[in-house]
Amino acid sequence: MTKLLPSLYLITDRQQIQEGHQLIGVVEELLQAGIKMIQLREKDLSAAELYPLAKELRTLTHQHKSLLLVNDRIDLAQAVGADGVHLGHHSLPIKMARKILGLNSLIGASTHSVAEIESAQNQGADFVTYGPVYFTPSKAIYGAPTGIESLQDVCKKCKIPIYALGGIKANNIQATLQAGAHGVAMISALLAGPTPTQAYQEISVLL
Ligand code: 3NM
Repeated sequence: MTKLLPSLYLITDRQQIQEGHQLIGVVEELLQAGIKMIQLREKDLSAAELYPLAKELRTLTHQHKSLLLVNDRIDLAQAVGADGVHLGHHSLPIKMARKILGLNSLIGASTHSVAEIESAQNQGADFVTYGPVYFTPSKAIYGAPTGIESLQDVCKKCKIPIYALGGIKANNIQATLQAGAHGVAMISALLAGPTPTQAYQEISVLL
């Protein structure tokens, strides 16, 4: 089955939301603006804390015909009827996630090299994120930026759709697409500013 993957992928981080605002409110604003794919990624929250958040996001994403993926937690994705999961190094193997979730669920994976992309591809992932392509405020956690040439290289070598991730902003989207990325994944450029709708509008016209 061919799965249609939007070119813009929002990853959540409620700690980057402006003071006085809530994650749900900002996500709803972005859904109203037109965002079609969201990953719930709040790594410091327990399953008990994530569940109501995921449920609320599921209701909202259904209303706006948007895809919802859950970071790491296959059980939580199943519990709320999410469209899929996004897996990292510490997650269950992609192959096992595919076995549990079946062919209709979306499985994304975080990657940082050609070898990781090929492994994700071989295990049945639908897409990968690759990065950090540029400097990101949280860069220390993800390592040095790969740079645009490296993105171009992996896009040439791998067939699976690749989302450029890490420091992606309006002014570098074009370069990532020219490098061969299927789309872009972002946190701060969409979530962290004072006007998320305006940020979405500026970004979405470039994709
Ligand atoms: N993963 P921003 S970089 C969550 O390289 C994440 O795997 C990365 O945030 C990786 O869009 C990153 O604000 C942070 O730069 C992306």
